Amino acid sequence: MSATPTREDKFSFGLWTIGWVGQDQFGGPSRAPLDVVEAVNKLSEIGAYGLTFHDNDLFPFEATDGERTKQIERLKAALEDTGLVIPMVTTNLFSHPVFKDGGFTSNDRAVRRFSIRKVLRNIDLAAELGAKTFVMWGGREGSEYDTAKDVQAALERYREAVNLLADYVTDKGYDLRFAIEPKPNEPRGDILLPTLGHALAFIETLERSELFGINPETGHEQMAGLNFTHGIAQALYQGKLFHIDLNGQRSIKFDQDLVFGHGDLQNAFSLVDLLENGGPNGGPAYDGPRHFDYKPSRTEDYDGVWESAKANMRMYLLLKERAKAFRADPEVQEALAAARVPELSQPTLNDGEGYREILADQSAYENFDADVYFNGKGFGFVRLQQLMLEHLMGAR
Ligand code: ASC
Ligand code: MN
Ligand code: MN
Ligand code: MN
Repeated sequence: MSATPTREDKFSFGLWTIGWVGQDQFGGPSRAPLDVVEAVNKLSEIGAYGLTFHDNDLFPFEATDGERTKQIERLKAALEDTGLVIPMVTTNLFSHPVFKDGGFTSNDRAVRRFSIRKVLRNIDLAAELGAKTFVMWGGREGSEYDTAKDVQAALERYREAVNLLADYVTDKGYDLRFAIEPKPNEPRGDILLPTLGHALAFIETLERSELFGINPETGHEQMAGLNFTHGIAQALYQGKLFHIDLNGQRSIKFDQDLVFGHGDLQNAFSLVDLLENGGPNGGPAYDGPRHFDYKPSRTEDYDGVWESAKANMRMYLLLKERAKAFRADPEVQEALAAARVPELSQPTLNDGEGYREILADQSAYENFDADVYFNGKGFGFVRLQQLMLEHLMGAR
């Protein structure tokens, strides 16, 4: 298999990723700004199929209507030229100081009303450009101090806002679904809906919950010490993986936004295996865009930026190829069976069995000999893990 990306691979990039100029907490930009037309041309050339953006990646917060329209038209022309698509659009409710205490959940009611209007306007743009997913990353929705934020009221305001957005897309007839992106902290001390599990639970409280799913980011879950593959498996299981932000993170620290696979490589392997194959027993796989939300390191010039963009796609394709080889290896299949991985897909109860039947089954309890399990046969998980690593390292 070739590790050269094609449009069928559905790779997409945020305009804010390749366009990140390298400003951080401690220093200014290390690169000149990237124009959107150049971004579209270059992404098309290297084999991506899509571009995503926040409203203010495309035009500044202060843009006049004329400036906004001009940028939208320039983007549209570049899309027309290249055939690149816009699968997802999102709104910046975090950069401008007006959002210093959040957008939908700011303590300031006028800011909350302004935020809803800013998002509604951007939803119209998303629909106009044919986006199917509208991401909401509430970067400033949170607090530094427990005394300063009524979390229950904030969640109620979040619900109020997103229920209204769902009414809007429904009344307009837009073919657009929402994906909430969790993050535990940064830029706020603590962010609301900090993990994908919090977001999934919140979604169940929404009036049109079927229009809401999640957009989990590799590094964001890993910043909370969580296993990204496990979280993605649950999202797929619940039919809520509407979109995904792939990148790399090395342990619990600031949001690194490294190239996909440049962080926890083992977790990246199991993730690609899951997205592509639906997991060891063939559960639902993922069909949406493979979207990269990373930051080209501040040390790189524009050649380095495009090298890093290519590296994301190449890592994904190489992992996909490694996962395929792993699954096809007869020794792995034998090790999986020995580890009884397939047995987990067998229901615990017999057909038609309920509590009466299992209570009547003496083999399940009265005659179950727990002592046989002490010092009994092991599961052989370590052997399986070693086989996986050997495939991952190209040693098999
Ligand atoms: C997003 C998104 C993030 C943030 C961040 C902005 O839309 O997915 O993780 O914004 O990339 O810098
Ligand atoms: Mn991130
Ligand atoms: Mn993200
Ligand atoms: Mn990000």
